[in-house]
Amino acid sequence: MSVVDASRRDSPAFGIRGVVEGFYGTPWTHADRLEMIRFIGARGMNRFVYSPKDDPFLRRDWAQPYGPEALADLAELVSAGTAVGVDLIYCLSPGLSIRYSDEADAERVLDKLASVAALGITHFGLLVDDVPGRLQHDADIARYASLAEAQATLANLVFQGLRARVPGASLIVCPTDYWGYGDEPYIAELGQTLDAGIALFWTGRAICSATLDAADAGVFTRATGHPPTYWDNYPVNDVAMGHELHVGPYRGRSADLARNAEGVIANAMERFESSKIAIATIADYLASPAEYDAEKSWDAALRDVAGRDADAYRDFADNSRSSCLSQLDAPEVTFALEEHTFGLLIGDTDRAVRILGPLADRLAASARRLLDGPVENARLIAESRPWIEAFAVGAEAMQVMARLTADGLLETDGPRVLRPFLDDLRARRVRIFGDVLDMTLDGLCRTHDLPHPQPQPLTEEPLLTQKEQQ
Ligand code: LOG
Repeated sequence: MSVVDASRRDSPAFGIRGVVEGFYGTPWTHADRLEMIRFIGARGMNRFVYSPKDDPFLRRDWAQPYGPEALADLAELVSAGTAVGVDLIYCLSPGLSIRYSDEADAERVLDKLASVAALGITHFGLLVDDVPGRLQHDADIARYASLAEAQATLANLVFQGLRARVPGASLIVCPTDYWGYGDEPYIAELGQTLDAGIALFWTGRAICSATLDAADAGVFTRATGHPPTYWDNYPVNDVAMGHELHVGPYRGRSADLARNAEGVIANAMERFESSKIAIATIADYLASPAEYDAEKSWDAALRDVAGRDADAYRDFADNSRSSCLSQLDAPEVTFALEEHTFGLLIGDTDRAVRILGPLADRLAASARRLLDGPVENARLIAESRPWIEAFAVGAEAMQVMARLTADGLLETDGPRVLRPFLDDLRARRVRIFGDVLDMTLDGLCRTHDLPHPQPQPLTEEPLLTQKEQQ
Protein backbone atom coordinates (compact mmCIF):
# COMPACT_ATOMS: atom_id res chain seq x y z
CA MET A 1 0.00 0.00 0.00
CA SER A 2 2.80 2.39 0.78
CA VAL A 3 6.41 2.85 -0.14
CA VAL A 4 7.35 3.92 3.39
CA ASP A 5 8.26 0.94 5.50
CA ALA A 6 6.45 0.19 8.72
CA SER A 7 9.31 1.12 11.06
CA ARG A 8 9.33 4.70 9.75
CA ARG A 9 5.60 4.93 10.24
CA ASP A 10 6.05 4.12 13.94
CA SER A 11 8.15 7.24 14.46
CA PRO A 12 6.83 9.79 11.98
CA ALA A 13 8.73 13.04 11.55
CA PHE A 14 5.69 15.26 12.04
CA GLY A 15 3.52 15.11 15.16
CA ILE A 16 0.44 16.40 13.35
CA ARG A 17 -0.46 14.68 10.08
CA GLY A 18 -3.82 15.01 8.52
CA VAL A 19 -6.48 16.16 6.14
CA VAL A 20 -8.84 19.09 6.34
CA GLU A 21 -12.24 19.12 4.69
CA GLY A 22 -11.86 22.85 4.22
CA PHE A 23 -12.88 23.58 0.64
CA TYR A 24 -15.63 25.82 -0.74
CA GLY A 25 -18.31 23.74 -2.42
CA THR A 26 -20.68 20.94 -1.53
CA PRO A 27 -19.44 19.34 1.69
CA TRP A 28 -18.58 15.64 1.70
CA THR A 29 -21.24 13.23 2.87
CA HIS A 30 -21.10 11.52 6.23
CA ALA A 31 -20.19 8.26 4.49
CA ASP A 32 -17.33 10.04 2.68
CA ARG A 33 -15.97 11.35 5.97
CA LEU A 34 -16.04 7.92 7.55
CA GLU A 35 -14.21 6.52 4.55
CA MET A 36 -11.62 9.29 4.51
CA ILE A 37 -10.90 8.84 8.22
CA ARG A 38 -10.22 5.14 7.60
CA PHE A 39 -8.19 5.90 4.48
CA ILE A 40 -5.86 8.33 6.23
CA GLY A 41 -5.69 6.28 9.43
CA ALA A 42 -4.46 3.32 7.41
CA ARG A 43 -1.70 5.55 6.06
CA GLY A 44 -0.41 6.79 9.40
CA MET A 45 -2.18 10.14 9.54
CA ASN A 46 -3.64 11.17 12.88
CA ARG A 47 -5.98 14.16 12.35
CA PHE A 48 -9.18 14.82 10.41
CA VAL A 49 -10.07 18.50 10.47
CA TYR A 50 -13.78 19.10 10.13
CA SER A 51 -14.44 22.49 8.55
CA PRO A 52 -16.23 22.46 5.18
CA LYS A 53 -16.63 26.12 4.27
CA ASP A 54 -20.22 25.80 3.08
CA ASP A 55 -21.65 23.98 6.12
CA PRO A 56 -23.87 26.70 7.63
CA PHE A 57 -23.52 25.21 11.13
CA LEU A 58 -19.80 25.98 11.06
CA ARG A 59 -19.64 29.43 9.53
CA ARG A 60 -22.69 31.45 8.54
CA ASP A 61 -24.91 30.20 11.40
CA TRP A 62 -22.04 29.24 13.68
CA ALA A 63 -24.04 29.62 16.91
CA GLN A 64 -26.91 27.41 15.70
CA PRO A 65 -27.09 24.28 17.87
CA TYR A 66 -26.98 20.82 16.28
CA GLY A 67 -29.96 18.50 16.16
CA PRO A 68 -29.68 14.91 17.42
CA GLU A 69 -28.95 13.43 13.97
CA ALA A 70 -26.00 15.70 13.29
CA LEU A 71 -24.61 14.96 16.75
CA ALA A 72 -24.99 11.22 16.15
CA ASP A 73 -23.07 11.56 12.88
CA LEU A 74 -20.28 13.48 14.59
CA ALA A 75 -20.14 10.85 17.32
CA GLU A 76 -19.75 8.19 14.66
CA LEU A 77 -16.85 10.10 13.09
CA VAL A 78 -15.18 10.28 16.49
CA SER A 79 -15.44 6.55 17.11
CA ALA A 80 -14.35 5.70 13.55
CA GLY A 81 -11.31 7.90 14.14
CA THR A 82 -10.52 6.35 17.50
CA ALA A 83 -10.49 2.92 15.88
CA VAL A 84 -7.74 3.96 13.44
CA GLY A 85 -5.76 6.53 15.46
CA VAL A 86 -7.29 9.63 13.88
CA ASP A 87 -8.50 12.45 16.14
CA LEU A 88 -11.18 14.80 14.91
CA ILE A 89 -10.43 18.51 15.10
CA TYR A 90 -13.77 20.28 15.21
CA CYS A 91 -13.53 23.83 13.86
CA LEU A 92 -15.88 26.75 14.22
CA SER A 93 -15.63 29.83 11.95
CA PRO A 94 -17.55 32.62 13.68
CA GLY A 95 -15.57 35.51 12.15
CA LEU A 96 -18.20 36.76 9.69
CA SER A 97 -20.51 38.05 12.41
CA ILE A 98 -19.07 37.58 15.91
CA ARG A 99 -18.71 40.53 18.28
CA TYR A 100 -15.28 39.95 19.71
CA SER A 101 -16.06 42.32 22.59
CA ASP A 102 -19.26 40.54 23.58
CA GLU A 103 -18.76 37.92 26.28
CA ALA A 104 -22.10 36.40 25.37
CA ASP A 105 -20.73 35.66 21.89
CA ALA A 106 -17.65 34.02 23.41
CA GLU A 107 -20.04 31.91 25.51
CA ARG A 108 -21.92 30.93 22.35
CA VAL A 109 -18.68 29.72 20.81
CA LEU A 110 -17.90 27.74 23.95
CA ASP A 111 -21.40 26.27 24.12
CA LYS A 112 -21.16 25.07 20.54
CA LEU A 113 -17.75 23.51 21.15
CA ALA A 114 -18.97 21.97 24.42
CA SER A 115 -21.92 20.39 22.58
CA VAL A 116 -19.49 18.36 20.47
CA ALA A 117 -16.99 17.86 23.30
CA ALA A 118 -19.74 15.79 24.90
CA LEU A 119 -19.21 13.32 22.03
CA GLY A 120 -15.58 12.79 22.98
CA ILE A 121 -13.97 15.49 20.85
CA THR A 122 -10.98 17.14 22.53
CA HIS A 123 -9.32 19.01 19.65
CA PHE A 124 -10.85 22.27 18.47
CA GLY A 125 -10.21 24.98 15.94
CA LEU A 126 -11.21 28.63 15.84
CA LEU A 127 -10.95 29.72 12.21
CA VAL A 128 -11.05 33.36 11.15
CA ASP A 129 -9.72 32.91 7.61
CA ASP A 130 -11.61 34.53 4.74
CA VAL A 131 -13.28 37.26 6.80
CA PRO A 132 -12.77 41.03 6.40
CA GLY A 133 -9.33 42.10 7.59
CA ARG A 134 -10.70 44.77 9.92
CA LEU A 135 -13.04 45.11 12.90
CA GLN A 136 -16.61 45.85 11.80
CA HIS A 137 -18.82 46.08 14.91
CA ASP A 138 -18.71 49.57 16.50
CA ALA A 139 -18.31 48.03 19.95
CA ASP A 140 -15.23 46.08 18.75
CA ILE A 141 -13.69 49.15 17.13
CA ALA A 142 -14.18 51.05 20.40
CA ARG A 143 -12.70 48.25 22.50
CA TYR A 144 -9.68 46.94 20.54
CA ALA A 145 -6.71 48.60 18.94
CA SER A 146 -6.47 45.91 16.27
CA LEU A 147 -8.12 42.85 14.74
CA ALA A 148 -5.27 40.70 16.07
CA GLU A 149 -5.90 41.88 19.64
CA ALA A 150 -9.64 41.15 19.34
CA GLN A 151 -9.08 37.68 17.91
CA ALA A 152 -6.36 36.72 20.38
CA THR A 153 -8.53 37.87 23.29
CA LEU A 154 -11.42 35.72 22.06
CA ALA A 155 -9.17 32.71 21.40
CA ASN A 156 -7.58 32.96 24.87
CA LEU A 157 -11.01 33.15 26.49
CA VAL A 158 -12.24 30.16 24.52
CA PHE A 159 -9.07 28.21 25.34
CA GLN A 160 -9.45 28.85 29.07
CA GLY A 161 -13.13 27.96 28.95
CA LEU A 162 -12.37 24.75 27.05
CA ARG A 163 -9.64 23.74 29.45
CA ALA A 164 -12.07 24.20 32.34
CA ARG A 165 -14.71 22.04 30.68
CA VAL A 166 -12.75 19.49 28.63
CA PRO A 167 -9.70 17.84 30.18
CA GLY A 168 -6.71 17.93 27.82
CA ALA A 169 -8.50 20.14 25.28
CA SER A 170 -6.38 21.64 22.48
CA LEU A 171 -7.11 24.67 20.35
CA ILE A 172 -5.73 25.75 16.99
CA VAL A 173 -6.41 29.15 15.41
CA CYS A 174 -6.46 29.91 11.70
CA PRO A 175 -5.61 33.62 11.34
CA THR A 176 -7.23 36.11 8.99
CA ASP A 177 -3.94 36.74 7.22
CA TYR A 178 -2.81 33.15 6.94
CA TRP A 179 -0.07 33.41 4.35
CA GLY A 180 3.06 35.47 3.71
CA TYR A 181 6.60 35.64 5.08
CA GLY A 182 5.34 34.89 8.57
CA ASP A 183 6.63 37.98 10.34
CA GLU A 184 4.06 40.57 9.20
CA PRO A 185 2.68 42.84 11.95
CA TYR A 186 -0.77 41.20 12.14
CA ILE A 187 0.46 37.63 12.51
CA ALA A 188 3.27 38.63 14.86
CA GLU A 189 0.86 40.47 17.14
CA LEU A 190 -1.69 37.66 17.04
CA GLY A 191 0.93 35.02 17.86
CA GLN A 192 2.50 37.03 20.65
CA THR A 193 -0.88 37.75 22.25
CA LEU A 194 -2.19 34.19 22.03
CA ASP A 195 -1.76 31.83 24.98
CA ALA A 196 1.41 29.79 24.40
CA GLY A 197 -0.63 26.58 24.40
CA ILE A 198 -2.69 27.55 21.35
CA ALA A 199 -1.49 26.34 17.94
CA LEU A 200 -1.54 28.36 14.71
CA PHE A 201 -2.38 27.40 11.15
CA TRP A 202 -0.36 28.93 8.30
CA THR A 203 -0.41 28.22 4.56
CA GLY A 204 3.15 29.37 3.79
CA ARG A 205 4.38 32.09 1.44
CA ALA A 206 1.13 32.00 -0.56
CA ILE A 207 -2.43 30.72 -0.24
CA CYS A 208 -1.25 27.78 -2.31
CA SER A 209 2.48 27.63 -1.67
CA ALA A 210 4.86 26.17 -4.25
CA THR A 211 7.34 25.35 -1.49
CA LEU A 212 7.40 24.96 2.29
CA ASP A 213 10.71 24.82 4.13
CA ALA A 214 12.25 24.90 7.59
CA ALA A 215 13.75 28.38 7.10
CA ASP A 216 10.33 29.94 6.45
CA ALA A 217 8.83 27.96 9.32
CA GLY A 218 11.62 29.34 11.51
CA VAL A 219 10.78 32.94 10.56
CA PHE A 220 7.15 32.29 11.50
CA THR A 221 8.10 30.63 14.80
CA ARG A 222 10.43 33.46 15.83
CA ALA A 223 7.92 36.16 14.95
CA THR A 224 4.82 34.56 16.49
CA GLY A 225 6.22 32.37 19.24
CA HIS A 226 4.34 29.36 17.80
CA PRO A 227 5.71 26.80 15.34
CA PRO A 228 3.32 26.65 12.38
CA THR A 229 0.90 23.87 11.70
CA TYR A 230 0.67 24.06 7.93
CA TRP A 231 -2.78 24.24 6.40
CA ASP A 232 -1.48 23.11 3.04
CA ASN A 233 -3.76 24.07 0.17
CA TYR A 234 -3.13 20.95 -1.90
CA PRO A 235 -4.88 19.07 -3.47
CA VAL A 236 -7.80 21.51 -2.98
CA ASN A 237 -8.99 22.97 -6.30
CA ASP A 238 -11.85 25.25 -5.32
CA VAL A 239 -12.62 28.85 -6.39
CA ALA A 240 -10.15 30.05 -9.06
CA MET A 241 -8.52 26.60 -9.35
CA GLY A 242 -11.66 24.81 -10.49
CA HIS A 243 -10.29 24.14 -13.99
CA GLU A 244 -7.43 22.06 -12.57
CA LEU A 245 -7.80 18.50 -11.26
CA HIS A 246 -5.12 17.99 -8.64
CA VAL A 247 -4.18 14.34 -8.99
CA GLY A 248 -0.40 14.76 -9.06
CA PRO A 249 1.97 13.84 -6.23
CA TYR A 250 2.87 16.07 -3.28
CA ARG A 251 6.13 17.94 -3.84
CA GLY A 252 8.05 21.07 -2.92
CA ARG A 253 8.06 20.43 0.84
CA SER A 254 11.58 20.21 2.23
CA ALA A 255 12.92 17.13 3.96
CA ASP A 256 13.76 19.19 7.06
CA LEU A 257 10.39 20.95 7.44
CA ALA A 258 9.53 19.02 10.61
CA ARG A 259 12.43 20.75 12.38
CA ASN A 260 10.38 23.95 12.72
CA ALA A 261 6.79 22.88 12.06
CA GLU A 262 4.23 21.03 14.17
CA GLY A 263 2.77 19.30 11.21
CA VAL A 264 0.82 19.48 7.98
CA ILE A 265 -2.90 19.31 7.37
CA ALA A 266 -3.72 18.96 3.67
CA ASN A 267 -6.83 20.68 2.33
CA ALA A 268 -8.69 18.26 0.07
CA MET A 269 -10.81 18.67 -3.05
CA GLU A 270 -14.57 18.49 -3.09
CA ARG A 271 -13.88 15.64 -5.56
CA PHE A 272 -13.53 13.05 -2.84
CA GLU A 273 -12.17 10.00 -4.63
CA SER A 274 -9.68 11.99 -6.71
CA SER A 275 -8.34 13.64 -3.54
CA LYS A 276 -7.15 10.28 -2.25
CA ILE A 277 -4.30 10.11 -4.78
CA ALA A 278 -2.51 13.23 -3.55
CA ILE A 279 -3.43 12.47 0.05
CA ALA A 280 -1.79 9.04 -0.10
CA THR A 281 1.45 10.71 -1.25
CA ILE A 282 1.15 13.35 1.49
CA ALA A 283 0.83 10.57 4.07
CA ASP A 284 4.09 9.08 2.75
CA TYR A 285 5.88 12.43 2.94
CA LEU A 286 4.65 13.10 6.48
CA ALA A 287 5.69 9.68 7.70
CA SER A 288 9.22 10.09 6.40
CA PRO A 289 10.11 13.30 4.54
CA ALA A 290 13.77 12.31 4.14
CA GLU A 291 12.87 9.12 2.27
CA TYR A 292 9.95 10.54 0.36
CA ASP A 293 10.17 9.96 -3.39
CA ALA A 294 7.26 11.78 -5.06
CA GLU A 295 7.12 9.64 -8.19
CA LYS A 296 7.40 6.28 -6.39
CA SER A 297 4.82 7.31 -3.85
CA TRP A 298 2.56 8.49 -6.67
CA ASP A 299 2.80 5.16 -8.50
CA ALA A 300 1.79 3.34 -5.34
CA ALA A 301 -1.05 5.82 -4.72
CA LEU A 302 -2.39 5.37 -8.25
CA ARG A 303 -2.41 1.61 -7.80
CA ASP A 304 -4.20 1.99 -4.48
CA VAL A 305 -6.90 4.29 -5.79
CA ALA A 306 -7.36 3.38 -9.46
CA GLY A 307 -6.74 -0.36 -9.04
CA ARG A 308 -6.36 -2.29 -12.28
CA ASP A 309 -6.87 0.91 -14.31
CA ALA A 310 -3.82 2.51 -12.68
CA ASP A 311 -1.68 2.51 -15.84
CA ALA A 312 -4.39 4.13 -17.94
CA TYR A 313 -5.20 6.61 -15.20
CA ARG A 314 -1.51 7.40 -14.84
CA ASP A 315 -1.35 8.26 -18.55
CA PHE A 316 -4.16 10.71 -17.95
CA ALA A 317 -2.93 12.08 -14.60
CA ASP A 318 0.59 12.63 -15.95
CA ASN A 319 -1.00 15.28 -18.14
CA SER A 320 -3.05 16.76 -15.32
CA ARG A 321 -0.19 17.80 -13.06
CA SER A 322 -0.86 21.51 -13.31
CA SER A 323 -1.06 23.02 -9.83
CA CYS A 324 0.77 25.43 -7.59
CA LEU A 325 3.20 22.60 -6.85
CA SER A 326 4.07 21.44 -10.33
CA GLN A 327 7.15 22.39 -12.28
CA LEU A 328 6.32 20.28 -15.32
CA ASP A 329 2.62 20.00 -16.10
CA ALA A 330 2.79 17.21 -18.68
CA PRO A 331 6.36 15.85 -18.79
CA GLU A 332 6.07 13.02 -21.30
CA VAL A 333 3.93 14.92 -23.79
CA THR A 334 6.17 17.97 -23.47
CA PHE A 335 9.19 15.86 -24.39
CA ALA A 336 7.40 14.27 -27.36
CA LEU A 337 6.18 17.63 -28.69
CA GLU A 338 9.64 19.17 -28.29
CA GLU A 339 11.05 16.31 -30.35
CA HIS A 340 8.32 16.83 -32.95
CA THR A 341 9.07 20.52 -33.31
CA PHE A 342 12.82 19.88 -33.45
CA GLY A 343 12.41 17.13 -36.05
CA LEU A 344 10.38 19.48 -38.25
CA LEU A 345 12.89 22.30 -37.90
CA ILE A 346 15.86 20.14 -38.90
CA GLY A 347 13.86 18.43 -41.65
CA ASP A 348 13.93 14.99 -39.98
CA THR A 349 10.41 13.58 -40.28
CA ASP A 350 11.31 10.27 -38.62
CA ARG A 351 12.56 12.07 -35.57
CA ALA A 352 9.46 14.25 -35.49
CA VAL A 353 7.11 11.28 -35.20
CA ARG A 354 9.26 8.61 -33.54
CA ILE A 355 8.17 9.45 -30.00
CA LEU A 356 4.98 11.35 -30.65
CA GLY A 357 3.25 8.67 -32.76
CA PRO A 358 3.44 5.73 -30.30
CA LEU A 359 2.81 8.02 -27.31
CA ALA A 360 -0.32 9.51 -28.88
CA ASP A 361 -1.63 6.00 -29.66
CA ARG A 362 -1.00 4.87 -26.10
CA LEU A 363 -2.68 7.91 -24.57
CA ALA A 364 -5.69 7.61 -26.87
CA ALA A 365 -6.10 3.95 -25.87
CA SER A 366 -5.85 4.86 -22.18
CA ALA A 367 -8.47 7.58 -22.62
CA ARG A 368 -10.85 5.11 -24.30
CA ARG A 369 -10.31 2.52 -21.58
CA LEU A 370 -11.16 5.05 -18.88
CA LEU A 371 -14.13 6.57 -20.71
CA ASP A 372 -15.70 3.40 -22.08
CA GLY A 373 -15.13 1.18 -19.04
CA PRO A 374 -15.80 -0.98 -17.21
CA VAL A 375 -13.46 0.51 -14.63
CA GLU A 376 -12.60 -0.54 -11.10
CA ASN A 377 -13.09 2.82 -9.38
CA ALA A 378 -16.13 4.22 -11.18
CA ARG A 379 -16.43 7.20 -8.87
CA LEU A 380 -12.86 8.28 -9.54
CA ILE A 381 -13.45 8.19 -13.28
CA ALA A 382 -16.81 9.98 -12.99
CA GLU A 383 -15.18 12.79 -11.03
CA SER A 384 -12.35 13.06 -13.55
CA ARG A 385 -14.54 12.70 -16.63
CA PRO A 386 -14.47 16.31 -17.92
CA TRP A 387 -10.66 16.22 -17.81
CA ILE A 388 -10.42 12.71 -19.27
CA GLU A 389 -12.68 13.75 -22.17
CA ALA A 390 -10.40 16.70 -22.91
CA PHE A 391 -7.43 14.34 -22.57
CA ALA A 392 -9.02 12.09 -25.22
CA VAL A 393 -9.40 15.05 -27.61
CA GLY A 394 -5.76 16.03 -27.09
CA ALA A 395 -4.51 12.48 -27.58
CA GLU A 396 -6.44 12.24 -30.85
CA ALA A 397 -5.06 15.59 -31.97
CA MET A 398 -1.54 14.26 -31.41
CA GLN A 399 -2.34 11.08 -33.34
CA VAL A 400 -3.51 13.23 -36.26
CA MET A 401 -0.43 15.44 -35.99
CA ALA A 402 1.84 12.40 -36.14
CA ARG A 403 -0.01 10.96 -39.13
CA LEU A 404 0.01 14.22 -41.08
CA THR A 405 3.70 14.62 -40.34
CA ALA A 406 4.55 11.11 -41.49
CA ASP A 407 2.55 11.66 -44.70
CA GLY A 408 4.24 15.00 -45.37
CA LEU A 409 0.89 16.80 -45.15
CA LEU A 410 1.35 18.77 -41.94
CA GLU A 411 2.07 22.11 -43.62
CA THR A 412 -0.67 21.91 -46.20
CA ASP A 413 -3.48 20.19 -44.26
CA GLY A 414 -2.44 20.80 -40.64
CA PRO A 415 -4.13 24.15 -40.06
CA ARG A 416 -7.50 23.01 -41.42
CA VAL A 417 -7.45 19.57 -39.79
CA LEU A 418 -6.00 20.55 -36.42
CA ARG A 419 -7.95 23.77 -35.82
CA PRO A 420 -11.16 21.96 -34.71
CA PHE A 421 -9.17 20.01 -32.08
CA LEU A 422 -7.68 23.21 -30.71
CA ASP A 423 -11.06 24.95 -30.60
CA ASP A 424 -12.63 21.92 -28.91
CA LEU A 425 -9.89 21.74 -26.27
CA ARG A 426 -10.22 25.43 -25.48
CA ALA A 427 -14.02 25.29 -25.27
CA ARG A 428 -13.83 22.64 -22.56
CA ARG A 429 -12.28 25.03 -20.04
CA VAL A 430 -10.39 22.36 -18.16
CA ARG A 431 -6.64 22.40 -17.77
CA ILE A 432 -4.93 19.41 -19.33
CA PHE A 433 -1.46 19.03 -20.93
CA GLY A 434 -0.46 22.31 -19.23
CA ASP A 435 0.23 24.86 -21.97
CA VAL A 436 2.29 22.69 -24.26
CA LEU A 437 -0.33 21.08 -26.49
CA ASP A 438 -2.31 24.29 -26.90
CA MET A 439 0.83 26.21 -27.86
CA THR A 440 1.99 23.54 -30.30
CA LEU A 441 -1.39 23.22 -32.01
CA ASP A 442 -1.75 26.98 -32.08
CA GLY A 443 1.64 27.30 -33.74
CA LEU A 444 0.78 24.67 -36.37
CA CYS A 445 -2.58 26.27 -37.12
CA ARG A 446 -1.07 29.71 -37.50
CA THR A 447 1.74 28.77 -39.86
CA HIS A 448 -0.33 29.43 -42.93
CA ASP A 449 -2.24 32.41 -41.56
CA LEU A 450 0.97 34.38 -41.62
CA PRO A 451 2.12 36.14 -44.80
CA HIS A 452 5.15 34.55 -46.39
CA PRO A 453 8.32 36.53 -45.82
CA GLN A 454 8.54 39.23 -48.50
CA PRO A 455 11.78 40.37 -50.15
CA GLN A 456 13.19 43.20 -48.05
CA PRO A 457 12.33 46.63 -49.50
CA LEU A 458 15.33 48.79 -50.30
CA THR A 459 16.35 50.94 -47.39
CA GLU A 460 16.67 54.67 -47.84
CA GLU A 461 20.37 54.64 -47.30
CA PRO A 462 21.44 53.64 -50.81
CA LEU A 463 18.90 56.15 -52.17
CA LEU A 464 20.50 58.90 -50.15
CA THR A 465 23.82 57.77 -51.38
CA GLN A 466 22.48 57.91 -54.90
CA LYS A 467 21.19 61.43 -54.26
CA GLU A 468 24.48 62.47 -52.84
CA GLN A 469 26.13 61.09 -55.89
CA GLN A 470 24.04 63.38 -58.11
C1 LOG B 1 -9.44 29.03 2.51
C2 LOG B 1 -9.75 27.60 2.15
C3 LOG B 1 -9.84 27.38 0.67
C4 LOG B 1 -8.47 27.72 0.13
C5 LOG B 1 -8.26 27.47 -1.35
C6 LOG B 1 -7.39 28.87 3.90
C7 LOG B 1 -6.82 28.99 5.28
N1 LOG B 1 -8.70 29.16 3.76
O1 LOG B 1 -8.18 31.68 0.40
O2 LOG B 1 -10.94 27.25 2.79
O3 LOG B 1 -10.19 26.08 0.35
O4 LOG B 1 -8.16 29.05 0.38
O5 LOG B 1 -9.12 28.23 -2.15
C8 LOG B 1 -8.75 29.74 1.40
O6 LOG B 1 -6.68 28.51 3.01
N2 LOG B 1 -8.79 30.98 1.31
